[in-house]
Parts: sequence; C-alpha cells; structure tokens
Amino acid sequence: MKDRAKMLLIWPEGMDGIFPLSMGYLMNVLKKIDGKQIESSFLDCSLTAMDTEQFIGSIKEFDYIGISIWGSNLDNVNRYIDLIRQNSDAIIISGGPSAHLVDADFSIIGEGESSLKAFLLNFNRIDTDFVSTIQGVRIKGNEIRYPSDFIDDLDSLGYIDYDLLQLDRYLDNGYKDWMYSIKDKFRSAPIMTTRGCPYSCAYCQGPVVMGHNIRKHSIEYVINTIQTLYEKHNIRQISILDDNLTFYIDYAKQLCEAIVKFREKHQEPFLLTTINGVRVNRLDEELIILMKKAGWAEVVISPESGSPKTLKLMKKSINIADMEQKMELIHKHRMNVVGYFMCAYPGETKKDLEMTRDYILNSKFDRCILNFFNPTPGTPVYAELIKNGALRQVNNNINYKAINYIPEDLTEHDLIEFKGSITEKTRFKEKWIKDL
Ligand code: B12
Ligand code: SF4
Repeated sequence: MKDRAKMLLIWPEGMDGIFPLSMGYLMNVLKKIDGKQIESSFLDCSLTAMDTEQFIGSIKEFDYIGISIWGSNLDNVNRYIDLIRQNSDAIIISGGPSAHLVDADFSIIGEGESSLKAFLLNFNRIDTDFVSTIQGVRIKGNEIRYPSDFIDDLDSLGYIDYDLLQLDRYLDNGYKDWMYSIKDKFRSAPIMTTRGCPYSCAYCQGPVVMGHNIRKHSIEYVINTIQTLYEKHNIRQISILDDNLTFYIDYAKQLCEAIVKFREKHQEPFLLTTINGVRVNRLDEELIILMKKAGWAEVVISPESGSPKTLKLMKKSINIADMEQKMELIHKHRMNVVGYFMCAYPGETKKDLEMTRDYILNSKFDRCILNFFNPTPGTPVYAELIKNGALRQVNNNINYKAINYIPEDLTEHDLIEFKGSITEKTRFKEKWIKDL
C-alpha cells in the first residue's frame, strides 16, 4: 500500500482562446491534500506546444493523470490517452463537460472539486465498489451518473493562483477575453462569481455541469480577486464567465457597488464583460445603471431566435417584448447591446428562420452573432436527437460554425443561405465606451 500518490492535471492542446480557470480550482483541491497524500503537478499543453516525445517524458511516474475535456478538444485528448496507456500505468481521470466522451478509466462529470477530493483521499481504495459510492464519478463503460456533489461555499475553494496558471504568458501569447465593442483589446482575465443556473434551456449544458442551484462567491472574494488581477497582472478587463450573473439581482447590485468603490480608488480605465450574456428578465433599470458605473460598456444577451415558437421549443422562458424594453434601457444608459442567435434548432422551419432574420435586422442590437445549433451531451435535446439518429456525427468535436444537424423541414442549402443573408452589422457607439 502506498502512503502517497502523484497526480498530474493536463490542460490539453486545442483549447485556443480559453484560459484554464477550472485547472486553478482543481489545483487548489490538490494543494490542500498535497504533502499529506498527494503530490500534484500541472501541465499546460495548450500554452506550450509539445511533440510526442516531450509529452511522453512529462507523463512518466504519475499514479493519476487528469485531463480536462471540452467538446472542442476530443481529437487531442484521445491521442493523449493512447500515449498514456502505452507509456505509463497511471489511472486516467477525465473531467469537464465532455468527460464521458473519451476512453478514460474514470470520468468526473460536472463540477469536479468534491468528487476529485473524495477520489484522491481514498486513493488506496480505487476499486469499482468504492468508486461507485462517489457522486459524479462514472466508471469506464458504466452509465453516466449526474449530478456531482455541488459545493455550497465557493470561497472555500480558495483563490485562483493566476501565476501557477501562467496568466502573463497567456497574455503575452495574445490571450484576450471577448469584448465586441472595441478593436484594441485590454489586458483581460476571466473570473467566476457564481456557479449554476436555475433555468432549463433545452440546448444548454450549463446547469448539467454546474447544477440548477446558484452558489456565490462572497463580494469580498471577488473584489480581492479583481484587486490581484489589477495590481499584480495589470489587468484592465475582467471577464465574468458566470452562466447567470444577474439571477440574484441584489447580489449583482452589491457586486457592482463594490466594483464602483474599487474604481474610485484606481485611476486607470477598467472594463467588465459578461461573455455568456445575462438574462433580460433578471435585469432592472437600477442594475443597468450600476453596471454602467461599474465598467460595463456592452451587455450581451441571448435571444437565440426571433420566433416565439422556437423560443418555446428551446424552453428559453423569455419574450421578445421584454427584450426590446431592456435593450432600450441599456441604450438609455449608454451601453452597447450584443445578441447571440442560433439557427437550425429542431422543429425550425423556413418561417422561423425568416422571423429570426426580421428580428435581427429590425431590432436595435448593436451587433448580432449567429451560429448553427450544435447539440451538447447531457442536454435533453441531445438525448432526443441521438435517440432518433438525427446527428451527422456523434462524439465529434463541437463547433458552432459547422452544421451537425439539419431540421426536417430544412436543407443544408437553406441554412447556409440563411446564415449568409445576415450580414454582421456593427453599430457600436465608441463614445459610450469612452464614458468609462
Ligand atoms: C466561459 C465559457 C466559454 C468561454 C471561455 C473563456 C475562458 N475561460 O477563457 C469562451 C467564450 C471562450 C468559450 C468558448 C467555447 N465554448 Co464555452 N463555455 C463557457 C462556460 C459558460 C463556462 C466554462 C468555465 O470556464 N467554467 C468555469 C470552470 C471552473 O468550470 P469548468 O470548466 O466546467 O470546470 C469544472 C468541471 O467541468 C470539472 N472539470 C473540468 N476539467 C476537469 C478535469 C478533471 C481531471 C476533473 C477531475 C474535473 C474537471 O471541474 C471543474 C471545477 O468544478 C461553459 C458553460 C458551463 N457553465 O459550463 C461553456 C461550455 C463549456 N462551452 C462550450 C462550447 C461548445 C464552447 C465552444 C466550442 C463553442 C464554439 N465556439 O464552437 C468554444 C470553445 C472553443 C475552443 N477553442 O475550444 C460547451 C461545451 C460543450 C461540451 N460538451 O463540451 C459549454 C458546456 C456550453 C454549452 N454549449 O452548453 N466558452
Ligand atoms: S442558456 Fe443561460 S439561462 Fe438557459 S439554462 Fe443555460 S445558462 Fe441558464
């Protein structure tokens, strides 16, 4: 029996434009049990390109190797798994939103900290009977079991070590978080303030990964993180990655007020973005005003469709009238509005696409982004499409620019023509950004 084990966490190649925030949280888990039972290391193959020999050299002598799997990096991960199997005896643990789509020994599906900790604290008992008692872990070949064991107190996960994750090297290599309204990007870094989303949009994997119950970091935690990023890494744009930042409107207001105070003490321009969008039904005018004061220059919202029928099929729980009203308020307070849309949702017809086109062209969005619907595992709509054999490719690399599903009443030509007919107009008002 060993009294110590060695674990390596890998952030794979092919995660272009994505900063490994999840690795920061998971390394904190490992560090807490480090020294006692676990010796941990982190390998970022996305930041440092490696040839096969270097990769093999880096994976030797570990008992456990954990790899993060998004739908966009399956090819690389499958290659790593083959190399690990050929060159090491390590137990392979996959994690992340597409964890179960690769041939790992164990997969941790959804929020990973609790399951990984339970797993490693008992590393001498890694047999299927024991592992099947840990929430959120799938044993190779078995059914997927949701959900994970969600952590209530997010602050207990500790502060992200942006040095360990080599934020400055990411920035030197051109890492930029999305901000549609400006050409010259600021030095940016991502943070999470909340996890989870209570909604059940049928295409979205967010709640599958992070649960329906929203958990929050304390305002103090968030401000301390922003301060470190601002002072130590000269970050001037914070990208909040939450699924539903404004669900608890009061929390969002308190956060904005604390950021306004932070801005007052710091002279340089400082912006905030919410790349995943906020829900219009979780915004009021007071919050919109506070967001502007705190440093938002644009607000991203996700109507997804201009067809009420499609919105119903998607279970979006939003309506177009509300969207228009909130858009007016956001403009009134001098911020740009970006809208995310998708087409080719199951059940859509030409008429629905036309409604989306009319809405995009006639509404007041400053910019619209249109992608093809591409179903993600774990969502209700994915299960249905798999059951009906309706996907062109299963377990493929997920890419919203490619067509993987064509609704019954439409053709590939219809979809390509429709997407091509929506020219990306930008009507951004730079002066609104200069306010900040
Ligand atoms: C923010 C975000 C982005 C940002 C990333 C910004 C950044 N970090 O720099 C941007 C906008 C760039 C982005 C892009 C894309 N995204 Co995105 N994104 C998200 C979002 C909202 C949050 C991800 C995140 O950072 N969460 C915070 C961290 C802490 O959580 P986490 O990564 O999930 O990690 C936890 C667990 O998954 C697990 N875990 C993760 N790795 C590992 C490894 C091990 C060993 C273990 C044990 C556990 C574990 O433990 C972690 C801690 O709890 C999710 C939705 C969601 N709520 O999950 C979608 C999501 C991950 N994205 C998705 C997709 C498809 C994409 C794109 C491919 C879309 C496209 N353009 O075609 C691209 C990726 C392009 C690329 N180069 O690969 C899908 C993934 C679907 C899938 N099954 O793989 C999701 C789930 C959204 C959805 N459609 O439902 N995305
Ligand atoms: S699309 Fe947004 S609101 Fe809907 S379930 Fe996903 S995160 Fe929640």
